[in-house]
Amino acid sequence: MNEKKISSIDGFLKADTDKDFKLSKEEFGVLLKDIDSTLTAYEITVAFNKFDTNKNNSIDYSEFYAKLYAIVVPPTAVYVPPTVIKEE
Ligand SMILES: [Ca+2]
Ligand SMILES: [Ca+2]
Repeated sequence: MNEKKISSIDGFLKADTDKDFKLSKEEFGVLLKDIDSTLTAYEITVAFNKFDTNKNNSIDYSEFYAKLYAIVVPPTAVYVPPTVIKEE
C-alpha cells in the first residue's frame, strides 16, 4: 500500500467535517492549519483557489488528490487514480 495515498484520503475525510465529500474553504483552512499553523487566511485562500480547479468554490476528492499528488508525491511514485470516488 502507498502510505501517502492513505494519508491523503485520511486527511481529506478528517477535514470534511460535514461529510459531503467536498472541502469548503473553511474545512480546507482547518486542514492546512493542521499542517502549518503559521499560514495566513490569504495563503489559505490562494491554496484553496489552486486546488479548486473547476472554481465551484469547493474541493472535491479528485481535485484534492490531483493537486496533492502534484505537490507531495515524487514523480517516480505510481499514480493510482481515485476511481472509488464517485463524481456527482
Ligand atoms: Ca465538506
Ligand atoms: Ca471544485
